Amino acid sequence: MNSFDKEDTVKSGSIYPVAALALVMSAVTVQAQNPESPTSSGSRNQAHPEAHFGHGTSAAGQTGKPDEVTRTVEIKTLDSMKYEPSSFTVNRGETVRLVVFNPGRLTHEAVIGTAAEQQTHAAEMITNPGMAHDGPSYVTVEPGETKELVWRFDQSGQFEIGCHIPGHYPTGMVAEITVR
Ligand SMILES: [Cu+2]
Repeated sequence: MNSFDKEDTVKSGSIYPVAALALVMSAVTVQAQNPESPTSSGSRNQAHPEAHFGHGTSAAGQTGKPDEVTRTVEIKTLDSMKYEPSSFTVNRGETVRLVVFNPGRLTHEAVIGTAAEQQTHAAEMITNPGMAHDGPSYVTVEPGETKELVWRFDQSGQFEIGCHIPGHYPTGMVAEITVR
């Protein structure tokens, strides 16, 4: 996929392992800044202690059931580092089928989460470049590819879809989701 996949094949005697270790160490520091999401004030039993980013629950909602979909949102990943549409609104409690289409020539992602969770995902991408490309709240789409996420938005607020291919999110590759 990319050059990161080959990092463990560096030749002995090169200085690359030292540089790679330094990169990992700095990424761990970034990740440690935000270990918990303190936004949940309720006592719903879905907030079990081991729930964290990437495991199907989030401050932005949870994995939805396909037979409960009430709205389909089609979103394109553009090589101009934007999503189209760049924002959309859903009602709290809705289960949304997010259809992510990549019409361009670059690989992109779509990660559902709070702004804080976007940072967590970005840090995980650095510490674990070989992480799964698809999860309950995120997909990676290659050029020409379409993938779907089914997500239940059970909390009101402002959330994001972000792309964490290096350089994309900081360039503005984020779509705003309003749950009212
Ligand atoms: Cu992207």
